[in-house]
Amino acid sequence: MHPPARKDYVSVTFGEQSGGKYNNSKQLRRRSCWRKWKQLSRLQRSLALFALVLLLVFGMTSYPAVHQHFRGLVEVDEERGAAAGLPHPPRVLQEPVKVQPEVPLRPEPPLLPSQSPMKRPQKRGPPVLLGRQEKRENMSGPLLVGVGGGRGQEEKKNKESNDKGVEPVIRGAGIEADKPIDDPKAGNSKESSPALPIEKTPKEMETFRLEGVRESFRHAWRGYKEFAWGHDELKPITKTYAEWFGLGLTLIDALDTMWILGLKEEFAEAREWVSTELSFNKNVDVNLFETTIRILGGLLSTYHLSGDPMFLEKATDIGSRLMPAFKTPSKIPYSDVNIGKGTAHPPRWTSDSTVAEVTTIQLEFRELTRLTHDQQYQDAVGEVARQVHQLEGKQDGLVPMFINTNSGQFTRQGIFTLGARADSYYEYLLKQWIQGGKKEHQFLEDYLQAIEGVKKNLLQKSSPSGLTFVGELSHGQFSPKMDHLVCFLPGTLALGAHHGLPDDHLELARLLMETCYQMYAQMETGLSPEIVHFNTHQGSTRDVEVKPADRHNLLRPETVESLFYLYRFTKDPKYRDWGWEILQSFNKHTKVSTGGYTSINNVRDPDFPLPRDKMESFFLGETLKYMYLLFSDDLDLISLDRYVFNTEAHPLPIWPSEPKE
Ligand code: DMJ
Repeated sequence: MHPPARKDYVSVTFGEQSGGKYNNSKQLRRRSCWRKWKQLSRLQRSLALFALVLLLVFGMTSYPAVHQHFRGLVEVDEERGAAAGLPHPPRVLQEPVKVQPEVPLRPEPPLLPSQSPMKRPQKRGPPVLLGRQEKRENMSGPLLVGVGGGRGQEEKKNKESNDKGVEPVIRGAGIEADKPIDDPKAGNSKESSPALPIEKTPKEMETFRLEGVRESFRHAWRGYKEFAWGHDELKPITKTYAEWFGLGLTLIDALDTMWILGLKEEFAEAREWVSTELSFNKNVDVNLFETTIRILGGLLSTYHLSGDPMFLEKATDIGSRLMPAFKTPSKIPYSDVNIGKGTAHPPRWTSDSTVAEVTTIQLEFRELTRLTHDQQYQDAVGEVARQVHQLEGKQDGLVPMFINTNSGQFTRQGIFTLGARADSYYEYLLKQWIQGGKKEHQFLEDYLQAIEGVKKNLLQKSSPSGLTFVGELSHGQFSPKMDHLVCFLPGTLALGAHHGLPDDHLELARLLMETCYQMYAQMETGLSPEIVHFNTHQGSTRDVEVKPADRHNLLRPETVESLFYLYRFTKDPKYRDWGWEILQSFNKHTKVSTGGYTSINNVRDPDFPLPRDKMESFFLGETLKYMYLLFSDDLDLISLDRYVFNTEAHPLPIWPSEPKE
């Protein structure tokens, strides 16, 4: 018998099964499928198999992109670079080393205390960050301690802020039930603070807020300790770490904060690590500026606060290893140093250094000389300051952003900003003058001239609210762009006024402080973006615009830093209220319930803030420290008549004047 001739097309017929009776048994179904398959021609089978393979391949290739999209983690990991306006430092370790096996890309959010495993909320969105959705879900649950509101609706938010000076507070964003962080003024937090009276005395308020900051620090530290101990930065979402220099950056940056916050146990553990584990004898490239302000600065200030000579030994070790950076034709330092090999080099693509970087290392190296009596440190940074002081190419005291390490001249001129690449040049003019006992007049002259330059060239008012802001000058054209980094300026202006500079500096500081606060308050998350553009045209409907690429928040300190100075010098309670409001927004949108805080990619969407999975070391080194000092009534806790903060919030002593002969 020959088999019936096969036809090369697919025909599907539905015949009678089991004598007309419906029989859907598995066996029968399997047999009839197999029979259908066998009835197909070879070509038909091949076509079907080919289609199946195509489907599989397509599925596998598109999976990561789709997955990434839904996960909401847009990798914009140019953190220290382009978006922030800072140069890319070399990453000595290309891939972050995992301390744990890979976790799934979208880990399940941890269960809330009130949830049984079956009740896990079904939601899209970032892992472990709880947003407004949970807030709504938990309106009557244990996580809710304040009244409604939040920052979803701008008008409502602004009205509430204006009415009360403080945002009503809701616990959310992974805040754990064990320790409430809310505003005592709300007075309606039932389960979180039953013992607290509705109206607080100033002392009670102080204690409450200080404890709130301590709790935030402990939470951040818990994540660092568990997942990133001894490494540079915590990645709180994936519960691992990232290396930048491989020097325990967060731990060192946070040392003096722990001292100031009175966290003795944490400090003791960290001290032990520095003493026994930290070694600078490593074949790694580090960025001169970042290592100076965070590591050298952190070790020096911790030495001063604790009196422990081990910190000075470590500071001297790293300080001396950074010195090869100054061996350049012009003595303007290179950006990068290999602290193991003792070699230095500029970035691969240029022989330029950033002006802010070469002029924001002076406080630290000058102090190192004072402590060690080794003149080389002060001489090296003093030479840089001397050269920049007399350079051509400034406009009304404002400096360009780049300087060449061969010629020692400004390069790529034409852009003047108080933001990235220039910001802390201005800060260190004033602070060196203060550090040295107000005797080095060239610093004061340059500072005063620069502030006049800011007033003349960079200040404008927004529309419709008339917020005073600092824009940029680009080849003679004014641009209404302002980096969050510029928010150091109100604090610096106020500090200058405190040290005897004109009163109008304090007036300008107040105006800019309001603007920086509005950069937070006008965002849906209550957190400032990295960069804003102000509207200046009559008839604008809103003051602040944010470009999609600028919507990230890196947990930066500048606004809180300025609030601290403004409160210290004016005692206006609104600055504390604003700071508290900002802390609540960090807690609401950036706190990761398993420990740590994360920078986010979208301050305009409280439901999907898009965690970047990085806790920058300055969150512990600066943001929480300034927050604590803002709420403390103890003026002797880092007196501004005895200390000057470096740009990374590490307090260094103002040099005592030499006894007169
Ligand atoms: C810090 O490292 C320092 O404050 C520096 O001066 C600017 N950038 C960060 C914080 O934003």
